[in-house]
Amino acid sequence: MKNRVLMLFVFFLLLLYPLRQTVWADAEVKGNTDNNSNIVLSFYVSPEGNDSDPGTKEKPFKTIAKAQEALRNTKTEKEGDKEVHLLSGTYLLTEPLRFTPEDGGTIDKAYRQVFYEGHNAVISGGKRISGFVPAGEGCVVTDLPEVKAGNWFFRDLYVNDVRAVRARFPNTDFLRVDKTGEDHRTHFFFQPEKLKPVADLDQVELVFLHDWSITRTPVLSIDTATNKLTVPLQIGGDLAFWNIDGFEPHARYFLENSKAYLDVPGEWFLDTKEGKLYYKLKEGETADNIKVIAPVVSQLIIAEGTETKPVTNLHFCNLGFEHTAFNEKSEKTYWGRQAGTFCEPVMRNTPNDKGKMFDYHFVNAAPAAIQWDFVSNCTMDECTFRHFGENGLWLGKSCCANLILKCSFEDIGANAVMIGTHNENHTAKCNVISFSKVTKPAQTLYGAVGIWIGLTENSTVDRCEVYDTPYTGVSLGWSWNDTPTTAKENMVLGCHLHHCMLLLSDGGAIYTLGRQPGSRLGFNNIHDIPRNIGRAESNGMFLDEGTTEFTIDYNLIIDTFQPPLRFHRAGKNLAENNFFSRNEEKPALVTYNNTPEENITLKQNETGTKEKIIDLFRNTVKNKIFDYRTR
Ligand SMILES: [Ca+2]
Repeated sequence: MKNRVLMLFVFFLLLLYPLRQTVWADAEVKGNTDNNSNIVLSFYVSPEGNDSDPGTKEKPFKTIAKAQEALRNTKTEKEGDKEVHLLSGTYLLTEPLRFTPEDGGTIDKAYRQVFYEGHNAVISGGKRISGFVPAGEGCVVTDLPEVKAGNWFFRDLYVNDVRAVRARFPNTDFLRVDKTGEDHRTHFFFQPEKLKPVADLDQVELVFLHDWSITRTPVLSIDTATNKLTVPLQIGGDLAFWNIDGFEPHARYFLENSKAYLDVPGEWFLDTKEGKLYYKLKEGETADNIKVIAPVVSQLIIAEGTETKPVTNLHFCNLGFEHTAFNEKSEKTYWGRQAGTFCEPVMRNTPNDKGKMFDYHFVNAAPAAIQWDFVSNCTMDECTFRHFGENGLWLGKSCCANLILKCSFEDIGANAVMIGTHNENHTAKCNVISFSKVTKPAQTLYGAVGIWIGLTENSTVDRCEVYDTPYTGVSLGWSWNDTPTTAKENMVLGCHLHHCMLLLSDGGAIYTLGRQPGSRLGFNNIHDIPRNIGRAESNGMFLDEGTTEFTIDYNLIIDTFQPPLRFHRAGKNLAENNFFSRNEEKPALVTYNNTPEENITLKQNETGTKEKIIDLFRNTVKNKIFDYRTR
C-alpha cells in the first residue's frame, strides 16, 4: 500500500511539472515577493560572479558550493520553496558537490522543495588543456607538468566536444588470438607479424573481449620471435570462463596507448613519463582552434541521506553534466564481470609472493558521476549527461520515488543510468525514468549497459529510447536463480530500443535475471539487433537465469539476426500478444537454452513480414494506454 502512495506521489510530481515552469516565469517578472509563488529564497550563481557578492541576479555568486552554503545559512520569515539559479556558463568542479538532508526540502506539514535550475548551465569535471604546438606528421603536443609529476592521469579526452580516440592498434576492427598459452591466462600467441614491439610498452593497455565483458590490462612483453604476448597478472577475472579461450579459441583484442599507435586523425596519446599530450589533428583543426578537455574528477554530485532521514525534495532542472574521470583500478587491471561490475587484483605482501601472487578483490561497480544514496522524492528534470569516464547517474541505496524525466545520456564510459543495489540490502523502490534518451553508453567498458536495474521494487522505465549500445540496452535483476529476492514489479514500458548488442554477445535490447513477480516488459519497439561475433546469441530480449514471473506483451521485435526471444534456465513466464518478424530462412522465434518449454506460456503472438507485422502492431496498440507512437 505504501508503494502505491509513493507511486501516486511521483505522478503528482509529473503533474506539477508545468506549474513549476509558471512559478519560475512569474518570479522572473515580479520578483520573489509574488504572493502566488511559494519561493521564499532565491540565489543566483554565474561563472563570472563573485562569492563575496550577495548572490542576487545582478550580483551573483561564483560557485555552486557558495549558493548551497547560503541556502543552508539564510533564515527566512516564512517556510517555503528555495531555489538556486545557475546562470549561463560552465561551472568547473575540482571536487564533487555534496548534498545532505539539510540541503533538500521536506515532505512533512508544509511541503518544501529545493530547486537547482540551470539557464544554459553546465557542471563539468573537466579541465581545459591548451598550449599545443606542432609536433610533425599532423600532430600537436603540449606539456602537462601535473602528469609528469604523477598528480594527474586521464584516459578520456574530448576535442571540440567529441570523445577523441585513445591511440589504438589496429585502428578499426580487432586482432584475433592465434592460440592461448598453456595456463590460459597470462599469455597468448598472436598471429605472425600482427604485432610489433613498441618503445613505450609499459604504457600500453590490452583490451580483451570476452563474450559479454572485457578485460583491460597492462602488457608485460611482446615477443616477436615466439609471437607471444604476456600480461603482468592475467587476462580475465575469477571464473574459468574468463580464460583466454573461455568462450572461443580466437578471441578479439586490440592494444591502446602507445605513441606508435598515434597514426590516424582524431587519436591522442598521453606520455605519462614525459608529461606530454599528443593529438593528431583532423581536417580543419589547428593547434589554435582545438578546444581540448580532459577530466579531473570522477564524481560531480553526491547526495546521501540516511535510512531514517533521506535527502528529499531536491530537484535538479535543466542542467548539463559533463566530463568525469574513470576510476583507476588496482594495478590498472579491470576484469569485467557483468553490466559494469568487476573484480580487480589485490597484491599479496608476503615474503614469498615474488610479486606474482594476488587475490581477487570483488567490486560491484564503480561509484557514479552523480551518486544518490538514501534519497527520496527528488528529480533530475530535463538534464543532460555527457562525456563521462565511467558510470553516469546511480539511484542507489534505499532510493525511493525519484524521477528522472526528459533527460539525455550520451557518451558514457560504463552504465548510463543505474537504479538499485547489487544485493537485497537497501532496496530501491518506485523510481521512474521517463521520456529520456540513452545513447552510446559503455564506451570504455563495453560490457556495461544503457540502463541497469538491480534488485529493486517497482522501477519503471517508461517511454525511453536506448540505442547504440555495445552490449545490452536495459538490464533488470541481479540474481541467477529463481529464489525470491526483493526484486518485483519492475517495468519496461513503451520504450524504443534499437541498435543494441553492437559489439559483445549474450545479451539483448532487454536482459533479465531472477524471479521478479509482477514485472512487465510491454509495448516496446525493438529492432536492429545484429549478428554478433561472440559465442552466444544476442536477442531482442534475453530472459536469462532464473527469470520468472514476467509478462512480456505487446512488443514489436523485428530485424533481430537471432530469435527475438531467448530463455536460459528460466522459470514460468508469459509471452502474449507480441509481434515478431524474422528472416524467413531463420524462422525460430524462441530459443530455449536449458529452459523447459512448458515453463513459457506463448499466447497470441503474431508473426509475418515486416510491413505486415508493423501495421498489425500499430493497429493493435493504438487504443491502449501505452502507445509507443505518442513519444
Ligand atoms: Ca591508431
